[in-house]
Formats: sequence, C-alpha cells, structure tokens
Amino acid sequence: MKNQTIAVIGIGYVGLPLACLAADKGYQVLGVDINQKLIDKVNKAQVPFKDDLVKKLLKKTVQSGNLKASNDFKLLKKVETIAVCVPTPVDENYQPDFKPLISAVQRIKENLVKGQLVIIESTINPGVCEEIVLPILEQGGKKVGKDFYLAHAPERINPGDPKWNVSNLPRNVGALSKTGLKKAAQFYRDIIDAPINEMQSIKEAEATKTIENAFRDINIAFINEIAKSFDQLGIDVVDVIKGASSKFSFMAHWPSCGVGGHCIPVDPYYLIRKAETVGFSHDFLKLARQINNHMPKYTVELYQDELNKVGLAVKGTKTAVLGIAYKADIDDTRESPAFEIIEELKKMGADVLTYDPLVLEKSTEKSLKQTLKKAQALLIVTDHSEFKEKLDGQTLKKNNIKVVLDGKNCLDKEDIVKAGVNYKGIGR
Ligand code: SAJ
Repeated sequence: MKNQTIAVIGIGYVGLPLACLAADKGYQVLGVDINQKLIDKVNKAQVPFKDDLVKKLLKKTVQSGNLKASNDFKLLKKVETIAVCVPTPVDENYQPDFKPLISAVQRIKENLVKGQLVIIESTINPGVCEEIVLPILEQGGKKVGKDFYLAHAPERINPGDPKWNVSNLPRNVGALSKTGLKKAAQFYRDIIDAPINEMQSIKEAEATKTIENAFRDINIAFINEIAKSFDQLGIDVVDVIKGASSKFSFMAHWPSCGVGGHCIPVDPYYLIRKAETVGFSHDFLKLARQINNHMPKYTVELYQDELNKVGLAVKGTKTAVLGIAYKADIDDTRESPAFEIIEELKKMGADVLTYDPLVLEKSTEKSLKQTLKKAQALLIVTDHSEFKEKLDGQTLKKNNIKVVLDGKNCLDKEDIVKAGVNYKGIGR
C-alpha cells in the first residue's frame, strides 16, 4: 500500500480509527474535518476521545507522516480514495438527517478527480447512495463507473469494545459498478484482517447495517417488555435470563433504563422511514422503538415508587444520577437515557446531583465519595466498573443511602438488601 492515498472525511468515532488503521498499513492518509479543535488535536497526536485503537496508533502514524488532518477540502484532489465517515443522525421527528452527508458529498463533487473511488461508511438507508449521493457527484457531467467510482461499506464501530474494532471486524461492501466494488473491497482487504463480503448491490450493503441494529433494538425491546411484566409478577428477570441462556438458541439481552448510543436507537428509523416511502409500515420495529424510548420514564416511575415506600417523595429528595455515558466504561453520551431521566426528575422537583467518572465535564460532583456523602438516594444509569466495584451494601448503609434504583441491574441486589438498603432494579 506504499504511497496509496486516502482521505477520510469526518475524523470522529468512526473516521479516526479508520484513518489510523489505513496509515498504520502504509497508506498516506488525509483526515478532513470541519472541527478545527479536533484537527489540531490529531496533528498533535492527542487522542480526542476514548478509543483503544486510536490510542495505540495515533502517535506513530502522525509522527511517521502517514496521517495528517486538515480542514482544506481542496486537498481531496490529491487522493485516490475518499471515505466518508460523517454522522447521519435522526432529527426530533426521528427523520434521517442527511445534511452532514450531503455537505461532505458536495465538497467531494467540487474536487472530484477522474478515477477516484468514493466510499460512504456512514449508516444510511437503502437507496441513499443512488438517490442522494450519486446525483450530486454526477453534477457537471461526470459518470459513475467511468469517471469515478461509488461504494458503500457500513461502519461497524463498537465504542469501548476491547475485542472488536475496525482492524478485525468483517465488512460488507456494495458498489454501483464491478470496478468500484473490486477497488473498495481491495482497500478493506489491504487494511482489515477479517472477511470482506462483496454484496450484490449497493442497496443490499445499505440494508445490512440497518437490519443488524434493528435486530438488536427489537431484542432489547423484547426483554424490556418482559422486565416490565416481571416487575408486576414479582419475578427476577435477570435470574430468568441466566436460566434461559442455557438454551442453545437463546440470545441474552438485558433490560435497562434506556437504549442510547449513535446506532441502536437511530438506525431502525432509517428502515422505518424508507419503507414508508413505498407505503410499508414497520409496525414491529416502531413498537420496539416505543418500548425502548419509554424506558427512561418507566425507570423514573419505579424510582418514585421505591422512594414512596420509605416515606420519601421525588420532590425534595437529593437524588444522585450515577452515569451519563450511554454504556459502560466509555465517555460517549450520545442519545444517553441519562438526559431524559435527569429532566424527568427535575420536572418532579428532585434535587439532582450527577456523577460520571468518564464524563466529569457534565457531572455536578467530582467523585463517587463526595456524591454518596450528599445523596439520599441513587439512580444508576450507566454500569461503569467504578459503580459495580464500590457500591456495595455496607458502603451505601454507611452513607445513609435510603434507595438504590439500579437502571442497569449491575449491582449486587442481595448484598444491598442484606445491608438494609431499599433496592429496585429493572425487572428485579
Ligand atoms: N442495551 C440494553 N440492553 C442490551 C444491550 C444494550 O439496554 O442487552 C443498551 C445499552 O445500555 C446502550 C444501548 O442499548 O445504551 C446500545 O448498546 P450497544 O451495546 O448496542 O452499543 P452500541 O450502540 O455501541 O452498539 C454497537 C453497534 N455497533 C455498530 O452499530 C457498528 C451494534 O451494531 C453492536 O451490536 C453493538 O455495538 C454491540 O454488539 O456491542
């Protein structure tokens, strides 16, 4: 790959690991972004967010000169391949927001050079490449498959995952021409040590990511509904899941105070909205989204009930919300259920403290110790290791904590109950 060149547009959670990996494999990599602070950090080899692969590769790839960052889109003219890794969120009506993607593709069009390969990595619904991206790139008369190539390879970053990362995750690739498909598949085979699957068309490639994550969303919704029913039936759902897991075909998912992150709560809407354009209603996917979107409110209701049992009201009780990140041991807060839970508690008049060891800039408290001293009751939103290690029955008792609502079922229920502290989980 010596001297092969690639630009990665969007050097965030998805783009920067890809840029570091390609640079480490010998590509000349240009990271292009609109965030000057991020660009400066990368060029100084300062890791901008928690990611093990970036931590391992950034310094050496920047120092070797194989990776540099810039905000100058004109430099796109100098590369052979352009990977687009910009966010594709949904708006407040859960409609896909393609503005960042369209803006990046327009900048590519302005600098498109004959023979370039454009790869969209951002999560998009089936049809976006042909209906939105291609018309922009072909403005001015260039033809895909002749003057440039267009492919889609949905990203599969799993923030905080110690095992799976961009270097070892299999990838699906689709393109609008055979040459484009071969070129894109070759790029990924150059840098990834895992199978690269060439899809029949770009639409099939677009559809894979949306169903992968919709599949996860419906399974989480399934167990969240079971947990709500078991709360009424007085059955411990965690114990039941562990029992059911001894069945070879059962896939354990865990109930929780909400489904956060930039993938799972977002991607199903791509399928739902796309299908609506052809008159099909994904009733099941929509119901799963409703169930998961309701979990933050349901969690606050459970918390209120538990406080009432010990003669406390939400109003006026010093409540510590522990965890702001959307999942354990990462600093990413996108779509975190913490925000809705905090808002609900404040609406009900609670005196809310917040503490997340990985998101101190958004925490009111600076240590768990300080938080426990001040709080009367706890609502666990994120199953960070620090909480699992330190929140035992005796510690809670010593700090005179009256109620623990464990929104991630991550604490030792028996130990806390034995210490005489009121414990409630989700479905347990
Ligand atoms: N969650 C539950 N119950 C579960 C699993 C997750 O409530 O059983 C919640 C988490 O607490 C979190 C949210 O859902 O708030 C999403 O969790 P996640 O583990 O799915 O983490 P993500 O959002 O980082 O999902 C990524 C996805 N990767 C990509 O989209 C490239 C997803 O496809 C992976 O399946 C997932 O990681 C994974 O398997 O870890």
